[in-house]
Amino acid sequence: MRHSTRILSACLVLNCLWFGACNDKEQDPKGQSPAGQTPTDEAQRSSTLKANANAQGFQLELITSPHPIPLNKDFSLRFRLLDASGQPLDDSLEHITLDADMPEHGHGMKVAPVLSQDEGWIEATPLLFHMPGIWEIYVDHTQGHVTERAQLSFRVF
Ligand SMILES: [Cu+2]
Repeated sequence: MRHSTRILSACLVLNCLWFGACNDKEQDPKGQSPAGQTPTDEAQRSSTLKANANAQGFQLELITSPHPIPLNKDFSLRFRLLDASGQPLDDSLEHITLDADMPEHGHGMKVAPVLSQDEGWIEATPLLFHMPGIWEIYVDHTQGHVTERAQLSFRVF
């Protein structure tokens, strides 16, 4: 047990060196998240996740595959943006971006997901959450000079 803990710690340190921006919190992945973090544990029990953009300009619907998100394995997701009346926003991909990072560590993913449109939904693949802890997915929609963001938090074990 003690031995495996040490190996785990070594792996985490290695990851941290790779990114140069980690702290020690990963060594207790089941511990309480720090104040200010809001992992949507409830949302993770449902397969369709929802979030409002920060200025209420759109609502994000997002489905990960698989669900819940696995640790250190490629996954993909589908999402769409809905307007205030619940109708899908039909906008081109050049106005929409998706990214993810670990806010406690200040680093993102090692992969860059490619977006493609499919019958009103946007597919993003691959994504990879390579460390346990809190991850956030961001979807930004730009109209003119205004960019609005919707985000979802995930706790990955
Ligand atoms: Cu990290």
